[in-house]
Amino acid sequence: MSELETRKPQWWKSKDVKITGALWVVLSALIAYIGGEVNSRPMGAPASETMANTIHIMKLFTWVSAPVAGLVAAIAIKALMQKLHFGDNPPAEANHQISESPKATALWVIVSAVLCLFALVFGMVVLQKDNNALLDANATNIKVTGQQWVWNFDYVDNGNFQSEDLYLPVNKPVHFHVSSLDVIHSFWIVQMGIKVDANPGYVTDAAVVPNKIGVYDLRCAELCGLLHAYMQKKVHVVSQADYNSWITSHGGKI
Ligand SMILES: [Cu+2]
Repeated sequence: MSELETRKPQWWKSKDVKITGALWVVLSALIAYIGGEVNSRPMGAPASETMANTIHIMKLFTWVSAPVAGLVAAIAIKALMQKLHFGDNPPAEANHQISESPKATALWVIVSAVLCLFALVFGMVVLQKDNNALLDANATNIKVTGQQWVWNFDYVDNGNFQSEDLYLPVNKPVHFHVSSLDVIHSFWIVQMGIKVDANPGYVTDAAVVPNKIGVYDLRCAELCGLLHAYMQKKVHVVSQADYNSWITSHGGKI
């Protein structure tokens, strides 16, 4: 056997690898753009730092994982293209150099593990930061009770007055004590990035600092029965003065 025949071909120079590489670049960019940019737009501009952080972490994780998803999609598409043949001629024998390479396997496992660890640690740090508002002694306490198919709010610090409307003072931490009277609901203020389950017989805590005056969306995020889709309400974030006058005009105390 001549030297030329025994020498392994350089796999990175093959046409298949080049096509897969090109597909990888295009698909990664597409996934990063759709997942990171287009995806968060329907939720609107953030109305709290929690939501701004959530959008930031969503984008970051999408960008980091886009090349992995892009590579899997590129290999899948290339493999499907490879099997296209006509007539009685079988397709050429595949080149197993990459799939049988221990180096490639090790690289794949290490990169996946590092990405998972990054997501885990980063996620836990952000979660801890978001929970700090819970510890704020100056927070406004509001009891939230879900039931088929309405939300009720009990303004604990304002003479326990109750309302079906949710008004919040701007730039002040709010501590929600969330529960349910019947089935499991989920208390979700879309633009503030908080979503917690409302369980019957159990109180779950959530906290946020609304940082923009405006009207936002409150939805039930847990399928809870026939009229689940209508279990929604507007959240009004107002100035402290407007909040005080809304409370007093509805029989509450400041
Ligand atoms: Cu519900």
